[in-house]
Amino acid sequence: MDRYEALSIVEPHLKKSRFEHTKRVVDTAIELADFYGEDTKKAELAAVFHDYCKYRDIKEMEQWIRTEDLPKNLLSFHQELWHAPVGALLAERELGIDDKDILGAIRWHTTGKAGMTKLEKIIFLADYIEPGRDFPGVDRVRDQAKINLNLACFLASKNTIEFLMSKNQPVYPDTFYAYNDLLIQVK
Ligand code: DGI
Ligand code: FE
Ligand code: FE
Ligand code: FE
Repeated sequence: MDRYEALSIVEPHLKKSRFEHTKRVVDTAIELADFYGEDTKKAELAAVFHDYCKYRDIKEMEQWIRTEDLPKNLLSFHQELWHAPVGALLAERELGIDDKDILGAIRWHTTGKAGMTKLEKIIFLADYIEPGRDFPGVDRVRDQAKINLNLACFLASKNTIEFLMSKNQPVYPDTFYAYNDLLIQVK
């Protein structure tokens, strides 16, 4: 599947602004893959589909989490987290994407996790630094993205946790596990 075919499959599932975000994540992910010696085709497809389920009906996602082999504790955390694991499940079921590396990158793009693969880190980071993002501290992460993949991911993870804690939001365990694991990798 080439990029344009993949984008035409995902487009009807997204709002216009989310589709524009997706295209920027694709460009960013390919740049990172090229720079860090990862498979650019896998990065391209993982980026195209990373937000595939962003606008799925909440009740439908809840059903998938209840009935499929997905962590049940997702149900007691924010719904914003659900589109990543459900997206990986349905990219496989509905779109026939069977590459486990790509599915992993979709699955973990929001929280991260301990022991992310290089492709998973690239999609996690590309989603955070794509040029349309304006998070506090994102420019420092962008600078590091061209130098040290682990340090850039660590900073993205730390910023996200700081942001969530500043809003008294719950932090999903894998989000903390990603932070701790990346911290060890950058020490
Ligand atoms: O889907 P996108 O908006 O492109 O980006 P994303 O999938 O990275 O989702 C970002 C949102 O997810 C952002 O508002 C922060 C939130 N998030 C990430 N980790 C956690 C989290 N929210 C909660 N409640 N807990 C987390 O651990
Ligand atoms: Fe997302
Ligand atoms: Fe993200
Ligand atoms: Fe995204």
